[in-house]
Amino acid sequence: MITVHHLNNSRSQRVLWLLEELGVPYEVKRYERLKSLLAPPELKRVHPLGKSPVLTEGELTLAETGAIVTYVAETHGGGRFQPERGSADWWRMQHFLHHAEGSAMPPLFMKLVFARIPGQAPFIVRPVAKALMRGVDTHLLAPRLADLLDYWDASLAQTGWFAGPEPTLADVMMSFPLEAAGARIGFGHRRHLAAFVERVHARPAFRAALERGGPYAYA
Ligand SMILES: N[C@@H](CCC(=O)N[C@@H](CS)C(=O)NCC(=O)O)C(=O)O
Repeated sequence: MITVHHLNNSRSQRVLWLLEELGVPYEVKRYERLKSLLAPPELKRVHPLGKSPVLTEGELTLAETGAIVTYVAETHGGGRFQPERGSADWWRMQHFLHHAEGSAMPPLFMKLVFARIPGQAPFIVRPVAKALMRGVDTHLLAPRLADLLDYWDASLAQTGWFAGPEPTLADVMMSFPLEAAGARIGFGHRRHLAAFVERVHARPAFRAALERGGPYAYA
């Protein structure tokens, strides 16, 4: 039996969504974020990095969402949620499987961290910290994030999904960056992004995953 070690309000929600889509039985072991928003130390007993998600099944302990969703689809999916192997859509899916955590999440994470820095700084230097962070945001993050949002919007324009006419692992992986971007910066004029998030959230499997995972601020 698969166990998903799941942290509230986290990327881990994607794994539950995929398992619900595929109708694979699983158990959820829930962990609550600390006040600092970090994961509780118990997660380090499951995997040395102490992050979520982690999947365990039999002898296997697997971290990294991309590896986990690939494992689930390969071993329990019977070909579902993947385009034909080797096709152009399959390679597009591979691209987004890596892009989600490798290129999309880092600037979104930086955005979150930098926004919090002034509030953590000693009162006396807070205005300086605020001005510094505003500079970083304007010159470093905002242009990169705008490029990413434009790229995603264009990628969704044809079918509404990231890799072909049907939802795939690419959409599972990209759902979290899009939810996080919507919450942290907004989509502006890019209408395919909001439509994607709405389409994902309306799926019965996504609703079922929310019930299993508990509080999730992004849906
Ligand atoms: N690239 C990893 C990222 C894992 C990760 O950073 N997970 C976050 C949840 S959104 C976490 O566990 N944060 C708590 C912490 O860093 O202590 C993946 O996709 O699995």
